[in-house]
Amino acid sequence: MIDGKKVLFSGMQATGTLTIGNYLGALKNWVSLSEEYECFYSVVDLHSITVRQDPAELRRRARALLTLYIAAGLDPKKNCIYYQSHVSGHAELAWILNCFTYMGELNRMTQFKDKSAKHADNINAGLFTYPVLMAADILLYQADVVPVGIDQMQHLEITRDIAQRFNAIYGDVFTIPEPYIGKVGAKIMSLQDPAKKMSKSDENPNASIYLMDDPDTIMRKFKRAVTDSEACVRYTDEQPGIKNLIDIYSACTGKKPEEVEREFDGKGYGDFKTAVGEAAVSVLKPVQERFAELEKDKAYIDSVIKENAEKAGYFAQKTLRKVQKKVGFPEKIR
Ligand code: ATP
Ligand code: LTN
Repeated sequence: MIDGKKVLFSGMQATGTLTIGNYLGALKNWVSLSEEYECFYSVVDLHSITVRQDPAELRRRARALLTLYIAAGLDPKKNCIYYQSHVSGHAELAWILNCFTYMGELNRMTQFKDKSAKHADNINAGLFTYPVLMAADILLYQADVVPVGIDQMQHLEITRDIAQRFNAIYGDVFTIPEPYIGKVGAKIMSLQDPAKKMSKSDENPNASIYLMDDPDTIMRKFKRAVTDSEACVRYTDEQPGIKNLIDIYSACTGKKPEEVEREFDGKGYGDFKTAVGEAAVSVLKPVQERFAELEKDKAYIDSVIKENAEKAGYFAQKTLRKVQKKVGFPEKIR
């Protein structure tokens, strides 16, 4: 608890341009939860280097991501929006938690398996212990709730296991976090292969709607989206392409899948895809406009970066000191 409010932590990697999947699955929920909780939203750049990055490009993307958090509606006066690399406590706690995590647990992580298959030439130890750093992010702020998409559930479970293991030895040190998965949009699929998650690192640009795509591009990508030959708009696993488009439409408009089925009863895929495209454009346009304005205000973004890193650092230190004491590190002499 901070000032009587429960704590929320979440983060995203600046590994590419955000997709509508990241927005509907995570960022949109962050905004809706931001009044209720004391929130920490991090640009997790330490995680990003588990995959080789171009330094200038990483810096540019990280700043764009931080700006996008604000453009999406998070008020940096009320929400702590900061770079993970500006708070050394993340790496320090991750080291300690590494010593409370088993190789066997990490071996089971599906994201590790997927990413090592994708980057077979660089299966580094950071990629393997990635979930421990994520656990450190969350536990450092004693977070009660962590809003993420479904793909991160396994990492949330290991975070809880590590926290419970630590608490069983040292007493009540960490709050055990709960995942928060949104009802709609928790897993948006690729527009080109609805069996695959929409991902910002997909090589095929037609597979994803990027947050910064212009209206024409958005409309064109939805028109090209892979569907089926059933020719009816139904929310069923047998029609994964259409189901995914219904999910996107529902998340953008707030309508339930049954309502969407009714709305497009007897209509063709062409009409439906146009409606999905228009709904996405109207959700993304205000975010894009705000982003363009914010990007110009360098001094403002710099002040957010500075002030929030200090705030995050303060809370991080509190937990870190407690943990260091518990494991037996000597007190600093001041
Ligand atoms: P990468 O391709 O680099 O692995 P990603 O697109 O999978 O990236 P992350 O940075 O791993 O995105 O995720 C940021 C947040 O967005 C997480 O909370 C994640 O659960 C959520 N998310 C990612 N992809 C989707 C998706 N397709 N549908 C819903 N939520 C998603
Ligand atoms: N692993 C997450 C990003 C992430 C995160 C976190 C999410 C890093 N640390 C802490 C929630 C809480 C991802 O790839 N989406």
